[in-house]
Amino acid sequence: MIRKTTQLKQLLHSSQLEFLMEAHNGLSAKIVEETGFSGIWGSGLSISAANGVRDNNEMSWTQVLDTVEYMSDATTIPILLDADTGFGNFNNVRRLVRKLEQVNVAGLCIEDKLFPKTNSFINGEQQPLADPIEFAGKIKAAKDTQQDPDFCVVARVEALIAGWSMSEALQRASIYHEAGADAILIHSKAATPNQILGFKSEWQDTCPVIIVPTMYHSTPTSVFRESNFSVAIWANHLLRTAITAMQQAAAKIHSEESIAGIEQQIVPIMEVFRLQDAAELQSAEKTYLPVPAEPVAEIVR
Ligand code: SPV
Ligand code: MG
Repeated sequence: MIRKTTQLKQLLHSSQLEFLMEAHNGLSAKIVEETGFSGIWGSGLSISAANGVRDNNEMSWTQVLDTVEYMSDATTIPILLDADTGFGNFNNVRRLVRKLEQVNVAGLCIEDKLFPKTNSFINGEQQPLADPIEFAGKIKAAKDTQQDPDFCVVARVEALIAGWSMSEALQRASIYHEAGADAILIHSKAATPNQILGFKSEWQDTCPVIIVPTMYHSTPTSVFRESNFSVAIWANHLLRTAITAMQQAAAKIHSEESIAGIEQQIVPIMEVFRLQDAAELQSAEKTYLPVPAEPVAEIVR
């Protein structure tokens, strides 16, 4: 079995466009792997939303770590964790990298904003960017801390989100690349891919470039392929699918005051057991649990 870190590094450097699919807990991570995806995006937005809080670092970093540990335990494909700004300064990033390696997370992505951050699609222009030199220190600290040589550190450039110039984005990317980033994530909230294409045509293949096409979603994937992007992240679509499905099912059950009408529209209970691998426990019990000599008898005879 190839190490998860090595798998992620190979995705970053493969000659074709690769995809990371968002997951936000052990179940969704498992579904991503079963579907055939080669890697998982541990989305900060989705993880926080799934826990009923905002994408503003309302979850503590250890709560995020616990979540991603469940995701990692449930899967064999690599996880790139959205670690927001790194939950503090370079020292917090160092500790995070150590803990992520312990739970077999393949890499982290940090963005050049300030803690506590806000999701990039909420008043992006009003969010202050980090000092690029201080941010580069976080990247260097992460690279110096990792024990596994293939652990991946992705630097996310928020300059275009904040309404700054393309030259600012390119210069920041260069500083982060020099500091040791394994890839650059160039984020854009434009409805067309013009910004990310403009960035890529200047950046060329200096290092792998990752994109998150949430807002320019109607762009054909072939456009990303032709420009030689490394990875496209589908960042929140399982969360949004789950919200749609849960809202519809809850409303139907509420209005019909019955579960009869929903039964055919949802997975059978057996599918839940399969996803939990209940069969493995049943077979392990045969191996490890003694059969009681005197089974407990009914009280009423
Ligand atoms: C996330 O999935 O949490 C991301 C991507 O950071 S975005 O929501 O587009 O900022
Ligand atoms: Mg995020």
